[in-house]
Amino acid sequence: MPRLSASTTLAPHVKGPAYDRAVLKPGILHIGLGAFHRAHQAVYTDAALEAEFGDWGIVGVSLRSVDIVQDLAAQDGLYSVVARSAAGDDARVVGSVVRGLSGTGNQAEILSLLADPAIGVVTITVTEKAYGLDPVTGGLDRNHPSVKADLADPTSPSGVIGYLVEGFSRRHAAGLAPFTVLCCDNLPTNGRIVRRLVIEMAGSRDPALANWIAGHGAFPSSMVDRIVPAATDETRALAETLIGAEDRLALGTEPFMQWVIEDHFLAGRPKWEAGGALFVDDVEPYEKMKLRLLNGAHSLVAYLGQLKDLPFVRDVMAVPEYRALVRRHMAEAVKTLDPVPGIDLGRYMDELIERFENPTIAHKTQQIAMDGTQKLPQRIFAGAMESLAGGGDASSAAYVVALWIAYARKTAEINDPRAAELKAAAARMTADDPSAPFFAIPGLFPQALMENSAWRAQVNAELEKINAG
Ligand code: CS2
Repeated sequence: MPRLSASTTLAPHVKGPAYDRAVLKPGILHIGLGAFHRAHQAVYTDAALEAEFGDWGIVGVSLRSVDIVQDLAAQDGLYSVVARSAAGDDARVVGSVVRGLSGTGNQAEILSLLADPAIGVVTITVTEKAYGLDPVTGGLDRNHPSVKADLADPTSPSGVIGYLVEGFSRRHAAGLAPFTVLCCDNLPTNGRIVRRLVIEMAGSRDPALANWIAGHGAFPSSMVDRIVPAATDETRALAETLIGAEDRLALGTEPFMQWVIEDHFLAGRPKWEAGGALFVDDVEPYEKMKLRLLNGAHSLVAYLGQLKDLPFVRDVMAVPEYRALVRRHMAEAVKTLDPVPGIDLGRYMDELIERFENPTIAHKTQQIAMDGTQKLPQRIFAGAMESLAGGGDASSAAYVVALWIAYARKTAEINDPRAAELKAAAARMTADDPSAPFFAIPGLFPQALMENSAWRAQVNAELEKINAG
């Protein structure tokens, strides 16, 4: 089977880029070239280019991987995205990515692009742990490996914040306007977080640079949503059959996608609304809704699945008792939300259940279970704290924490930047207050939860039930 490339004639039922890629110039630099970006922002950009062509091609940067960059080059930047549901498979070939660059091999080129006024927007999906955010101060964690390296050697960055700061520094020195930074990771007020980290790192190198960024930069927040499991051989085989070419970058995903963005761009943006993106003044209610209902419930499903040896989200959802626990969690979390403009929360939750049940999506509970220390604060702890402060119930949050602790004890190799601390806590568990070593991990739980002995007793009671079951 020939490899997918610009000269491939696609099968008639496959949608390809309906614009002239030969003249597409880059206007977006994206950092974090994983599956999520390729099945989400790149798809929206594809739709935007089709509706209103402009210089908004994407140069995708992978900070660590070289393979994906080589695969993109071999396929002229093209790859397929198969939207899968019980109703059938819908394949499209995405053309918005013009090329890839790797942080390990193309640092100089990435920095020149960041300095190039042709790049108007820098989008980011690097996962929660890559920012070097100190959860206690909300500022930079100066012990985070790439933050540390970039503070020591700012003109040769390796981490996302370091790249942004060096890019801004070059623009500032050249008398140019800054680029807009659009964070697309699952963090609440993600734009504000990145802005603060960037200004802090810039300030430790040059206060004038920090002031310039603070005064002239734009860091809109955004809420992103699409369930995109890591691709497997099966995904690639399916895509090959559908598009009629070999595609090493093929992705399978659900049909649903959502993107809510604060409309604050310095030098224009693609017409992402053509792909269904929603532009609003305040993204926060949407972010909270998605983090607490979708991602919070996802974490519950992931740890439960891992404990019960159920490999996929859909397997957990197929057990009526577990599905009821997911419903219960959503019912608790929804009480912590403000109304979300244009969204019927009851319907939103029903849709989530259906999305989790999608029989064609093989989303590994193991994948979602990773990085719990980076995910649970915004998914579970924040809502629990608010519930309890208002005299409400946070039993399901206590249950998720108990599941996570049981998972940390059971799992030999935890994939989490704080795995060593989790394993050490698991080794120190006692019969009378088993969760105590986890509550003692510095900076993980908010103070209000650490000090709430009644809620901690609930976590312990849930742990006991899990052990007995
Ligand atoms: C998941 C998310 O892996 C995880 O932690 O909860 O990646 C989830 O699939 C996406 O946020 C959906 O938009």
